[in-house]
Amino acid sequence: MNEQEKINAALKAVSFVKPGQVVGLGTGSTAYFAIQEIGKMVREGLEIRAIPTSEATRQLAEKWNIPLTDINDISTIDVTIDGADEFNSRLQLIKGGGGALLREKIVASITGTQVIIADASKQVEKLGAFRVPIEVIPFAANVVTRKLSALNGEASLRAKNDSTYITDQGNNILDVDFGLIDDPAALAKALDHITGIVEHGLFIDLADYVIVGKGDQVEIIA
Ligand code: ABF
Repeated sequence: MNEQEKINAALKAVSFVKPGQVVGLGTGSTAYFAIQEIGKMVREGLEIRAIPTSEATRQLAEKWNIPLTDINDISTIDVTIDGADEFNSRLQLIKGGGGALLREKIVASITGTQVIIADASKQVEKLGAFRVPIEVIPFAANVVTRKLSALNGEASLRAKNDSTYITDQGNNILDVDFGLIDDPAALAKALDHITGIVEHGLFIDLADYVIVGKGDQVEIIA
């Protein structure tokens, strides 16, 4: 994980943001640098409306005076800049390490141009070294855990400071080890059919670009 690579990717990504747009703001330490830069652009006169993908991001946007709007008041988002935990050559992603996957996927699903930013360590041949985060309602945590084992997924309930991690929606996260995933799209479809799963962190056909920092270079993968 290289902070300068994250910063370089973030600075490249904000060039996608144009005056008058509705902009999705991602979550995580890479998205942090993009939000900080957008705050600077707003101070210099850029007029946008933003939708945060988490309460943590909402607080950053408020700190940097980025005007926010309610996702229920708009129908589409022009551009979203967000991070990822892993990405492959087909721009399939694992997201949710930061616990924000549900709002991130909702925002991505109505975004015209989804720009993912990452340092070089996130680029993988095959997804799966990073466990797949899956948001479940607490009522279903054990039911879903048992169903995931039928898919050879070994689920652990995410904890934070010795207590169960709770998402912005009040749900739990299962971090699931499927091993290296040969067909992420097929696994995503199987997860979509498991009752009790609110959403999973496999993002398939949702990213338009991945901007990856590599040393002092930046690569745009489309
Ligand atoms: C967020 O960015 C999460 O989905 C993902 O887990 C995280 C990556 O975090 P970081 O940029 O801090 O590596 O979108």
